[in-house]
Amino acid sequence: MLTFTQHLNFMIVSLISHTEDRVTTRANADEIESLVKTYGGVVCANSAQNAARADGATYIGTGKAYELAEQVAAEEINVVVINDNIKSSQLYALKSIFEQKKPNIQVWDRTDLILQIFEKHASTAEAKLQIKLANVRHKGPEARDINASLSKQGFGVGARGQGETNTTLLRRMWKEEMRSIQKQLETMSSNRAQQMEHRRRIGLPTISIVGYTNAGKSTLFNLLTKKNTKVENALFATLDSSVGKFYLPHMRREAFITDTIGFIQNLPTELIDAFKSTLMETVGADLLLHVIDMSDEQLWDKIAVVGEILKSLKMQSKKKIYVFNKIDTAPNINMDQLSEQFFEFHPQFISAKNGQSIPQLVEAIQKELR
Ligand SMILES: Nc1nc2c(ncn2[C@@H]2O[C@H](COP(=O)(O)OP(=O)(O)OP(=O)(O)O)[C@@H](O)[C@H]2O)c(=O)[nH]1
Ligand SMILES: [Mg+2]
Repeated sequence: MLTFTQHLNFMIVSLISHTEDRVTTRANADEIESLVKTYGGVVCANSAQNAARADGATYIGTGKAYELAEQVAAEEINVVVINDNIKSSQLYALKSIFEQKKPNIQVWDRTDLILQIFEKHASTAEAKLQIKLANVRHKGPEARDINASLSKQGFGVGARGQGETNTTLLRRMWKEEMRSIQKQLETMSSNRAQQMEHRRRIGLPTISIVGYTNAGKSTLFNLLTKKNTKVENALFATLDSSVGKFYLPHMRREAFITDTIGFIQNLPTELIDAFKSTLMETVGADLLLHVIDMSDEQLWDKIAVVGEILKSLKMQSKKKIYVFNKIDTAPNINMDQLSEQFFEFHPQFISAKNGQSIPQLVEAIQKELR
């Protein structure tokens, strides 16, 4: 069992396809390192190998796995993270090889790492349940805790002659567990729907802040609403959605504004599904503020990732303003080029940290809402 009091050593394992350009490779490496740091781990070792395709059984190939097992033991690694979303059979195969040299080693894929971070950050009952659902989904019917509960009930998994029955049973229990969590979530989301309906009746417009994780969404939310939601230089500091109000002087009225969970590339589908009710606030909005960290070298890719996720939530045709944030850290960026390129999204350039150009942003919001 891992605890946070101990110092956790991580090894990151990546396969790099020959079609991938260097900038992308480095950005992917930086992102997984940020995820490990967000979790509270220390990256002690990195293994990146070029490969045309992943090995079906062990992802990295059996020879490489044995080689890494030596390193895992020598460098006292606690967790090996595969920088990809891989099959659970591949994870188990790797774990059993590493265990030969280092018992108690944990082997996670990228989804596991994100789920672990979510688990650590979740504070409300709803976020906790959503993560539980994502976890059950991700682990699948073969999940170990279900295995354990089955054997407690006298169904030894893998017992001779029981194979077929057990598989069926596992699937049924898995489905039942998911259904029960979903039911609890539905109750919570119907409360949320009622609150949304209440806000709609008040007749104030609703604006939703969306964007890649760590772009500065909560900082902007706090600035506009004078609230104090958690801001952190970490991925997925926000997991729930918060609602606040701010004043639109020209319209002489207030507007609701919501802050929510940030997006990330290759967001595991089990997570999108789990967070649908949190994202419901966003789906009902009159206007989206897509916050972009303009100091980020990968901003183009990240804009595209957010666009794709909005599309999967059927929100691609909502009114949008692109809010290029952190202008204080990007003095050399070509704003004319960005303005021209994203003309249709009424780009604004602000600093949510020092308040630069916030009146202009509020003006742009009013113009869109009118
Ligand atoms: N320099 C600078 N830093 C900023 C600005 N806005 C936000 N930050 C910093 O960026 C980091 C992330 O800010 P958050 O507001 O937590 O970002 P977020 O988009 O809500 O992140 P998640 O909730 O984790 O997805 C924090 O360290 C902020 O202090 C800005 O305008 N300039
Ligand atoms: Mg946030």
